Amino acid sequence: MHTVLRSRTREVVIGPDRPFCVIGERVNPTGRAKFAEALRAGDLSQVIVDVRRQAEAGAHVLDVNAGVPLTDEAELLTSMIKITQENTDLPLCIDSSVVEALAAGLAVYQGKALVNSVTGEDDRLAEILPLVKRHGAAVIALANDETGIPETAEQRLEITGKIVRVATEEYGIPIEDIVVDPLAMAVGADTDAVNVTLETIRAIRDAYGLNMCLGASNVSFGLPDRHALGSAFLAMAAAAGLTSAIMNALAPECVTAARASDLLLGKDPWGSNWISAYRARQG
Ligand code: THG
Repeated sequence: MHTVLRSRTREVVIGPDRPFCVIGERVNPTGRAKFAEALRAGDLSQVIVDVRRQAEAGAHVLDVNAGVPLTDEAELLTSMIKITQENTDLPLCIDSSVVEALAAGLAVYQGKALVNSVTGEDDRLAEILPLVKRHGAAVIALANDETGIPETAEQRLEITGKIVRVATEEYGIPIEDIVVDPLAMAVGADTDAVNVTLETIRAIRDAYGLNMCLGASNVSFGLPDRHALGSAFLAMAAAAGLTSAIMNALAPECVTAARASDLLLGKDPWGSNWISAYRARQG
């Protein structure tokens, strides 16, 4: 199962036989008051900084989120996508819960984007999947619906099945263009949260073989030493079948955990990526 993403000039393939795909999360004002304030004022200079840093740190794809309260999200998101594509050739993941913003973002995006995201809710499927189809994009399918975030892997698998059925049968979206988000929650709020996520990852891999992507930083919210938790989680999730994550590409521990998982899981023949990344760090 290969999910192909493209910018104007570069192609990235997500798949179980490929290196774990690092989707950089930093072009996102959530929890960053100064960044949000600058964006509100029309100052996009920090976007350029975060784009360059994440690309240098080894991100394969960049998530772009324009969630600043009290702004025209469609307009801000299109500006952020344009400036991002002027500063990197990495493909983008267009992150918004506002349908108009996703539509506007897809209209200016050059290449094949990853739309983030659709849920199993009927109205969301009906609004977002036609956009995905029209633009030939790929889409992240969140395993939740109108009843909220299911507490069991079985329920998350069931919602995944619904989204797969509707996207492929009603909209003709290729199954490989569906990337499932098995949902990562804060382990500090629920001791069992990561167990449920890992069980969901294994279930989706075994039932559908689909690519998967989740917000890895969610796991460590509210806890100290976030990167240590993030790196341990990424290694476990990769072993369970996760093939990509929206994650902090500026945390070397986390990126290294993804690269180590590739080698340990047989996806980096002869350790050539591992060794060349090490050599690059030595200068
Ligand atoms: N699934 C999907 N998309 C997602 C998420 C997901 N997109 C948004 C989010 N979750 C993933 N992105 C982030 C971005 C930043 C942080 C966490 C997840 C984060 N930021 C710091 C904080 O809030 O503490 C910012 C602080 C700072 O750096 O100054 O943790 O789950 N499909």
